[in-house]
Amino acid sequence: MKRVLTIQDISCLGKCSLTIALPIISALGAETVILPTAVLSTHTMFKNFTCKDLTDQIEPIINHWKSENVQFDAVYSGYLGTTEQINQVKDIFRLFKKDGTLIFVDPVMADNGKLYPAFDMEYVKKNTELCAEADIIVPNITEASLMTGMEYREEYDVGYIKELLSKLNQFGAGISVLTGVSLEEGKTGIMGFDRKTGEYFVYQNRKIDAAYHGTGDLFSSTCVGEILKGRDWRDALRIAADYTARTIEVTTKNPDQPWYGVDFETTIPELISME
Ligand code: PXL
Repeated sequence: MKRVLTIQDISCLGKCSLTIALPIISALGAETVILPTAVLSTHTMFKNFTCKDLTDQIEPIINHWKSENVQFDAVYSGYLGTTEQINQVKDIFRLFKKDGTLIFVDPVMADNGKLYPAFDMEYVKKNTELCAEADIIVPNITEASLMTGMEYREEYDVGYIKELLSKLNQFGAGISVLTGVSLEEGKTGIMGFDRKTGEYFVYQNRKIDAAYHGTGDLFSSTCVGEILKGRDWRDALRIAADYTARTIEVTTKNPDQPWYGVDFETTIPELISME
C-alpha cells in the first residue's frame, strides 16, 4: 500500500485541512500519515477560534519516525501556521525525499484577492521558497499573484494565466497548476504548466455558483490520492476538479444550508469509482 505524509493543521470543526485529507486519501486507498501543525477549535473563518501551535512537536515526531525507518511515497503540505513551520516542512521534504517520492505543495494562505488572517508578506515569501521544493504546486490565482508580485485580477484572459504560470514556473517546481481558473463563461477549472516538457494543460468544467471553505483542500487531497493510485497527473487533476465541482453541487442541495464546509461525506462513494 502507498503511504503519504500530509502536513497541515487540524481544525476540529470546519471540514478542511486534515479532516479532509485523512478521509479522502484513505478512501482512495493510501495509508495517510498525519503531521498536525496546530490544533484549532474551528477553521479561521469562524470568529473567536482557539489555536494551539504544535511547532515544538514536529522535530521529536520526525526523529521518532526516522528511528523507525519510516518511508513515504508522497509528502503533501497544506495550510501551515508560521514561517518557522515552513522551514521545518522544507527539512522534512529533504529528509524523506527519495527516487519517486511525490512532493505536493498547496501553498494555502489566501483567496478572493486577500490573505487569510494571521498571514503577511513574509509568510508569502517563505511559501514561495517551499514551492521551489515541490514536484507539483497548486496555488489559486490569489496565492499565485501574491507569490509572483503580479496584480490580482477577477477578470482576465488566458494571457494573464499563462504569465502567472510562467512566473510560477521560475520558482522551480516541476508542475505548476493554477486552480479556480475560469476561461469561459459558466466554466471553471485549472491550467497547469509542466516545466520538463514545456506543455500546458487546461481543464474546464461547469462552474457552480457557490463558494465553500475547504474546497481547495478537497481538490488537493483528491489529486494526491489519485496520483498515488497510479494516475497520470493530468487525469488526477481532472478527476479532482470534477469531484470538487460535484461535491459543491451536492452541498448546495443540502436543506441545512451548510456554510463552513462541503458535504464530501455524501460524495465519497462516487469518488471511489470516478474515471
Ligand atoms: O481550507 C484552508 C484552511 C485550512 N486550515 C485553516 C483555515 C483554512 C481556510 O480558511 O482557516 C485553519
